[in-house]
Amino acid sequence: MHLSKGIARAVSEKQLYLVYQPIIESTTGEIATVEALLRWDFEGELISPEVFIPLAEKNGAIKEIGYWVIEESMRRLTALQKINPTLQIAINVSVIQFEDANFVNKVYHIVRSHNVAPNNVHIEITESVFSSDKLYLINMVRDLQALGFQISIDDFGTGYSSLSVIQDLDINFVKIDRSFITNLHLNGIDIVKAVMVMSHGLRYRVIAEGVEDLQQANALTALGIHYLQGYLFDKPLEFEILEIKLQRHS
Ligand code: G
Ligand code: G
Ligand code: NA
Ligand code: MN
Repeated sequence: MHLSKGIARAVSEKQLYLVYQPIIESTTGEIATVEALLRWDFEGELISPEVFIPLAEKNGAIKEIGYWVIEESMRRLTALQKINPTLQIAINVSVIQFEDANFVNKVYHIVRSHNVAPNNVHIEITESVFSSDKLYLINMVRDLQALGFQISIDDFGTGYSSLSVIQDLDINFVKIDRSFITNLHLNGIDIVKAVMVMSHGLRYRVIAEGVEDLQQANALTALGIHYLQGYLFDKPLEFEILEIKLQRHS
């Protein structure tokens, strides 16, 4: 299929770029972190990551793409930290990328070559990362943390054996899946409360994703959620737009 061949060439053809969606500290309203999200302009057509990430995972292109994402996001973070020195960045990583036994070392090398402190970098993984070869993956994640990287569990609550992941790993952030925020007015609120109780004991910080209206933001802040992300605040922004926004806020 030509999309599959296309994605394998996307890095060398310079067709990829990143957009950045802010993550807001709920009590101050400040931008604490930006999540880097990949975009592919394939001969003038914007292909969704929900389409091309699975293709790149299948044909292995995700490995090269993944290192490009880290390189590019470090380059951009360095520029953004000149405006906001405490800004952090979150990067999505899929399970296939961990197949490279040198993944941890390579990531560390890229980050340090840009003079970025690893604790300014959040690695977002989904619970599905732990569906196979659990011990290998847990050790990789621990190695990343030992180097200072922060670990976020993305789409929390939807994946494979959520609670067992938390038992095995001392993670840093939990991102409650958007579906629970969308259903906040139904039973979502009870699920969010349960996650908050759990996070208090385990000392990890909680991010609510997919926050689209003020009622949701207020309810989540009242529950003590630390960070909010969603269209209420910002859609994923092109770098230049984010840069202007940060300049206005500083
Ligand atoms: O940006 P958007 O909401 O369209 O992203 C759709 C999906 O693609 C999300 O699940 C997101 O985690 C994933 N995604 C976006 N950028 C990256 C990336 O750089 N690497 C990986 N592995 N997944 C990404
Ligand atoms: O799986 P992950 O959480 O990385 O996916 C991020 C995706 O969610 C991106 O494609 C982004 O565009 C999308 N997204 C971010 N905020 C919102 C929101 O408030 N509402 C909806 N519907 N989608 C969102
Ligand atoms: Na994510
Ligand atoms: Mn998510």
